[in-house]
Amino acid sequence: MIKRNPNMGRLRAGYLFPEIARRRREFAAKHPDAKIISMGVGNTTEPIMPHICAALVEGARRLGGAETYSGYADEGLPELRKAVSEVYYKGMFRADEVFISDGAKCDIGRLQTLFGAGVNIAVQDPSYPVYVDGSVISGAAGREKPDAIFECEDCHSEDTGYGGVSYLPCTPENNYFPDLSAIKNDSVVYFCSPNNPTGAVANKAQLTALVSAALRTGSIIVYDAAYSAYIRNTDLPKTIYEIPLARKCAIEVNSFSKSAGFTGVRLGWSIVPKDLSFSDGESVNGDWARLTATVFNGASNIAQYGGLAALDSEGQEEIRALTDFYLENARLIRGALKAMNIGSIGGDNSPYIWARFPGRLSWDVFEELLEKYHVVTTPGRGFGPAGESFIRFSAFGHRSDIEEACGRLCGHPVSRQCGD
Ligand code: PL4
Repeated sequence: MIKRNPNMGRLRAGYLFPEIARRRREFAAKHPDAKIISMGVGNTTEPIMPHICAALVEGARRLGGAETYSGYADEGLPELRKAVSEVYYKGMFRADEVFISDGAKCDIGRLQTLFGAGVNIAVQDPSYPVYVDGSVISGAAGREKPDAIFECEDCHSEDTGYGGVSYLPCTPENNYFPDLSAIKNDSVVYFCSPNNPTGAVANKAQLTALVSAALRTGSIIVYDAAYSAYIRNTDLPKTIYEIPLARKCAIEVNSFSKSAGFTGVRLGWSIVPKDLSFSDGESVNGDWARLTATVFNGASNIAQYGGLAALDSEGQEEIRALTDFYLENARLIRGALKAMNIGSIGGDNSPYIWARFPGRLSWDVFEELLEKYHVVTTPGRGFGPAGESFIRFSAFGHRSDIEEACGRLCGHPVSRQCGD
């Protein structure tokens, strides 16, 4: 029999979101009459808008025509690579620096293969669990000795992080922007803005500091901009490349999942600038092209036709309307939390609201919200040690469900007049 990959054995608990789904199923089995409402996983709920949806249908139709049929599109349809650069980056990247993918998460996994086991890792704490868990699987994290022991200031629970990972706490005390001096030399630095789970968005000065830290330490930033379409404050950067030197030290991943509702369609992209190189001078872009050509066969052509429509002016208007809808849900959630006297941030330029429950363990609060209000949330601890005593509320949901859940939480009916 072949041996198990020891890295798999180094992963501590199960992956966060299936664990939440398991607890929800367990509760539903015990309470078959309960109407459970999810504010947990960040999964889109609203239909794809008409113009973009029509392009998906047309994309499928094209595959049925002798004249219009297409096969493998490798790194992506050239016109889509060009459109991504023009719409999101003012044309600053050549098409061969834009790699079309089947989603941000999938590219993060492939990037972890690119960097391999020999790198240090730095993550915002809390952060999307894929950064750390994927690094454990690739062998870069999870060495037996953790670098730090964390004690929750609120509830004094103790925990250890994975070895090989510098956790950069993002807390109310530092206004959710970390102390960058903890980044070790030669690190892959995962940075997500708007942040999952806190909803905090880094400003230009903060991203400038991040880029300087990466250049100083010889690190590469993997900048996850999956929620950039939710930024409404025009002073806030929508991409790391608003900082000019970023093209020398940052890869950006993004996706149509949360902007156009493509969570089930699967389409995203990564920007891998040609200015990036490894310590031996080899091109990161060249290695990425080699790696993706080897282990990835491109995104669905149907999805790419939908992506093209999402990037034209009508598609951009539809994205605005869809993200406005979820932001309105977020406003209602913030209002309900305010009515309960629970402190929270986020939800204004992001679909996530980060609520603090001082002195409590986040899994206990998760259970209480499920028992008392039949509302599923995400416990902050699932995003890292600094997430203890926080709960993430997701604004992805039908309006009627969000209103009902908020009404249950704050004890009175919730309508559009509510909110903060
Ligand atoms: C549940 C910061 C959600 N099963 O759809 P993708 O692959 O283009 O994007 C995934 C993604 C990438 N980057 C960030 C994200 O937050 C997400 C999606 N996160 C969440 O609730 O945190 C969905 C999670 C899904 C998963 O594991 O990704």
